[in-house]
Amino acid sequence: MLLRKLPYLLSGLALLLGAAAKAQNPLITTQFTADPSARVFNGRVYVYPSHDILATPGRGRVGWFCMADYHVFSSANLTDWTDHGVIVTQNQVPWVKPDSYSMWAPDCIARNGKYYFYFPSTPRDTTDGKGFRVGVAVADQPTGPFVPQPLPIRGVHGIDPNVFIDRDGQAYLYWSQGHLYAAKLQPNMLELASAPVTLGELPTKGLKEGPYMFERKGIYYLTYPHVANKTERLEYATSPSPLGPFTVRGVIMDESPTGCWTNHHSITQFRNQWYLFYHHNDLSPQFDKSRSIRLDSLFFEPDGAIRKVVPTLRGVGLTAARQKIQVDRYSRLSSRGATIAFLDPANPFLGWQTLLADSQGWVQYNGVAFGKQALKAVTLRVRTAAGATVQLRTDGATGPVLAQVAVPKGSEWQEIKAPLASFQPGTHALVVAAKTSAPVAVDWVRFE
Ligand code: FUB
Repeated sequence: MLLRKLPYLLSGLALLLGAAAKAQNPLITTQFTADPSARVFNGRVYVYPSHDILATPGRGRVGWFCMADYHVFSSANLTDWTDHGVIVTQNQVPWVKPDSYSMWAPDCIARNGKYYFYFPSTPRDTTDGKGFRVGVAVADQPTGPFVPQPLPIRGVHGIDPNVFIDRDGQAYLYWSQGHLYAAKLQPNMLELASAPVTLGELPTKGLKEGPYMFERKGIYYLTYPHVANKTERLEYATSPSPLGPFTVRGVIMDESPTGCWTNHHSITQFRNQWYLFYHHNDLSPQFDKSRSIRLDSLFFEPDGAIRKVVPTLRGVGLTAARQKIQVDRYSRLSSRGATIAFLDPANPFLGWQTLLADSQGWVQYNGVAFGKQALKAVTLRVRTAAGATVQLRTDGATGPVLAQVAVPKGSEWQEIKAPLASFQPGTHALVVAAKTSAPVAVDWVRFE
């Protein structure tokens, strides 16, 4: 009994120890995360990402992907995320070369009360061909403990496994190796039930990888990163059946404007809303093999087409007014007088700040839940060398003023508390604006 409850006790402990993450993008700011596979199990969202670490001499290949293990994260509201810790590591999978640091993009699926975690890696024994193989680890809970199978799946050579269970109960495994491949899985979820097929009718020029299959209203969506130009963008094709033939339909997300070479995603419905989980190198702008997972809403057109997703920093969900509101994960930023910067470029995990240069600078953060009970004060973490006045409003340029805060000059960060001049119950956008000509930096805002 205690063993069954252990994952929940551990997740509670993780929460107490401060492993909870935030709602904004990137979703996880305590480590690098990539290749998010999101699943809804028992009303909770679980994300199984890759875990990028920095290679050092003797540990992985410097300048390349370096991944030794997998964590799982979960959330009941897409806002508060819990890190449940390591679930599979390269040192404890019998078939994986333990110093290969190649635990690339995984997936996880539930069947008959078990959780099947699929992951690619480099095998110890390469007599069966060079390159990556795909293995499975099985657990009784989404958070593990996961027990790896002794051998990789026979007949699968490649990376980026993705599993789909059709309405008739047939399971399929998709993976990539330059092109995309698929095969039926046996009911035991551990072996292929059909010979692999190459998924044709897709673009033949440019790498394709990271397949993610889902079904909606009888349409099977094969979604995948593809290098159509120089870097990956997310595309999709549809079919009336899981193995095709497919019709290429379009682009889900354009290439990253800042040049992150990979993108890798999953698409999940949670409480009647569809979501796109994907990644970007937010916490490592100079090195795109250290990535961070993101989350934005996804919408369908009436004919089933996927509306293109424009990446946001704000992400999804509401932020409670009593939490620290990281306005640098903004919804809108003034075109002049406002920029975002790391708090400490030497340690990006500390997060970002909003720099308001003068009275033209403002930042808007949508979706703050103020609640019903009147809040009385606001605290800002701010820094200004010359002294400045900061105004807080709700609902855009003409919204009611909540507070006008005078920030004394100083070289250090200060937490300044001020009374609220008004209170708006309910959910509102929050605007933070400079009212003086002197520069002021804002780390966060919190109401009480
Ligand atoms: O994370 C390593 C590899 O980069 C993944 O397997 C690919 O999909 C790409 O995201």
